[in-house]
Amino acid sequence: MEKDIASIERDCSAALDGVAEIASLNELRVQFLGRQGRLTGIMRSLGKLPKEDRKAVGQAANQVRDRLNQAFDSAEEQLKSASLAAEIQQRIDLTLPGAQGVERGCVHPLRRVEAEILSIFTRLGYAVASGPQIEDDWHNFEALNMPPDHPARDMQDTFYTRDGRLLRTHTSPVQVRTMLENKPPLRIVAPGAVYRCDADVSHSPMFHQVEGLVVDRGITMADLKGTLAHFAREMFGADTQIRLRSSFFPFTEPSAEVDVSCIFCAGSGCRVCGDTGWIEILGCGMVDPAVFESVGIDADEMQGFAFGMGIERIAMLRHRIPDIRLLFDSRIEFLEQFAQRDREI
Ligand code: 2U9
Repeated sequence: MEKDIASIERDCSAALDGVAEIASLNELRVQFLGRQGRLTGIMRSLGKLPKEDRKAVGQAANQVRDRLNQAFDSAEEQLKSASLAAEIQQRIDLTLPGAQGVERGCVHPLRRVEAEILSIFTRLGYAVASGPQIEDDWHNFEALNMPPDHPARDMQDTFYTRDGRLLRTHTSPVQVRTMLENKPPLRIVAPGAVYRCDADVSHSPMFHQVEGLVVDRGITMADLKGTLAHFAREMFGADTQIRLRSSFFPFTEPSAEVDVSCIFCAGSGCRVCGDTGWIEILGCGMVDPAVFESVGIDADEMQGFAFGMGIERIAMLRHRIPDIRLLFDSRIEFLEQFAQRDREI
């Protein structure tokens, strides 16, 4: 009977070697190890053996059963992984080129111009400051020398909330808050969204500004002009000229509007600059003593300059964008032109 057991193992191993499919493997398992199988037959007839042989034969049969079960398991594993590999090869052509038409994103032109502006000033040692977009009357107007009857508070320009607050009309309240919380010397730029009730090709009810503020002893208009000339050259190219035209803002005195030599015709006159050779890019001035007074800074001791610019306006000039709404429409045809430029840079 031990010979029988050995021959079952040999036969089964030989049969296993030739199996190429899971189905025939299962059939073979039934044939050798199933209830009607040869090995089970031997186990069942153990009782007929002389008592002294039963143990040895039973052990041999058990060992063969275990070994064969192992052999079946490993054969099954091999067949399964081979069939999976075959399936993958049939379905996936690894020689095909990679996924087509995956578009590369890019930084929105507005955010990129904002980052460039901030970088010019942070390299000069300015800190970046921010504050709430929903403001109160005092921080947005009163502290900035705009008394209650000032035209800039007109309902047409300002969005008010039902609880008597407002959407900030400029980022200047950020500078007010910074001066209240920090002692001079101060050098800050305040970027962010601002809101005015106005809409056409060059005005949006929400737009973005970067404002700057420097407060220190002995700050003069010459510091302001030098800083803005540096900014213009960094932003629009080393040959850029600036000029200051006298202007008025409630929060600065004296005040000026700043033009750069036309970045399209270099000053010789073209349609963009209306044949003047100059393009307005920002407003500026020396901080009005009334503003210092409202935040508790002694105007006899401290002087300061401030400036403000619309980021959309700079982006439109930089990229020759004809309509401000293109910057907010999220039209892919518009935006992907800037992805192209990202690649070139
Ligand atoms: C404080 C004191 C003074 C900020 C300034 C301007 C001039 C200015 C405009 C540019 C285009 C707004 O986006 S725009 O419409 N800004 O002309 N802004 S001076 O002056 C300040 C700010 C804060 C405490």
